[in-house]
Amino acid sequence: MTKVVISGTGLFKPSQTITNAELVESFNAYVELQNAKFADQIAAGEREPLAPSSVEFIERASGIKQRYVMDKSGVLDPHRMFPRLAPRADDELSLMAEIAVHASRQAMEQAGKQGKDIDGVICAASNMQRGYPAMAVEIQQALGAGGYGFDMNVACSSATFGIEQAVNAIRAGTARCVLVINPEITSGHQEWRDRDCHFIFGDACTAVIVERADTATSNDQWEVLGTKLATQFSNAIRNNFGYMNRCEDTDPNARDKTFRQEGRKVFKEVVPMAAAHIEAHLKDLSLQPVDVRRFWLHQANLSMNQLVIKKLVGGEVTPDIAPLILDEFANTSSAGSVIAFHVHHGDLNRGALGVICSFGAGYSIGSVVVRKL
Ligand code: CO8
Repeated sequence: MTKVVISGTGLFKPSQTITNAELVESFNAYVELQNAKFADQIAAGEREPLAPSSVEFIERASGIKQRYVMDKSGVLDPHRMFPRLAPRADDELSLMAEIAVHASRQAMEQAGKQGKDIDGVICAASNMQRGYPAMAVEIQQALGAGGYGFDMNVACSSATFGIEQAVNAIRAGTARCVLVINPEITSGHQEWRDRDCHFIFGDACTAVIVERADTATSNDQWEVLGTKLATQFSNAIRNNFGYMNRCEDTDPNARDKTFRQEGRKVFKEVVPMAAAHIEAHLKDLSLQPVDVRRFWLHQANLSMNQLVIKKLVGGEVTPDIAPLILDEFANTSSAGSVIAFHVHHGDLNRGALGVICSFGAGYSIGSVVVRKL
């Protein structure tokens, strides 16, 4: 079987950040405005007042301390509560493609690749900026890449699912070097007005070069020993935004047209699924969880990741075994586990075994087992 490696990764992070204190201040200003607006209905018992948020709750429940965003002022404006992004003409590079190009160039440089060396571009993310043409085709052109490009969406698991498509294409001989990119402008579809989830997401983009080992020249190569994907339908994380909205005559700004979830349910259901999935994948490869030097997990919740690791290897869960980037980035959907890998793999020695694993809406779980060459 053709040996496949990850030979470069890249990361784009926006220049603007929002701390929990800034987020809570603006959210609470929004709450006051809403409660004043509906004061009569609240007094008459016809409507529940909105409750304020708190920094303490956010840090305790999630481990998140700040997030990067493409536009801070729109999100923090209590009269708006979502980013303000300038529209671009059809002949300008779109915003999602722009951040994808940033992350991709970094990954390509690390892998020693130029556009002409790439013959497949997969744009794998939770949301696409437009219906068509595919984002990946625009990115392919901007990078001068050859071959083909396509978009795919498996929410938080888009990156690992994309990596498996890249590995399969290379093994099947239909591509030699594939770029998998995860541009996640989550701030555009996050519900910043909902106390239960207003703190969860941040923006970022990651890129991964996947190629045949015999063409790789990078001094930082990770052999892909195997990939394993699984899905199981659930409504616990859902967003009904879509191209049918107009035809249904539904309100495009209704609550169900942005991110919503039953966080507790997700926590309870996904932790055992993720741990069992990783264990089964390692077993398929005649490996055990204790053989793994590092787990780069999906970054949604600190306790969630700690529980997954505890189920797998027991004992104390240190950042050395399962590094966290959630405190700085929040949940960046599919980019999260790749950011963890990108930032926290340089210290590992030849032969080290690692698992990149994502989990999220769908439900969907994807794992990639890698070994440092
Ligand atoms: N401030 C203060 N108090 C609050 C707040 C707040 N902001 N929010 C809730 N509370 C209160 C609640 O009212 C509740 O009070 P009471 O006990 O009196 O009822 C109490 O705090 C506890 O609330 P919860 O039970 O909701 O709190 P949890 O401890 O469960 O924590 C979390 C909530 C952090 C959401 C947690 O459940 C969690 O992280 N769950 C896992 C979530 C997860 O992994 N989701 C994956 C989604 S990501 C994904 O798949 C990608 C989707 C596509 C991307 C979309 C981008 C926009």
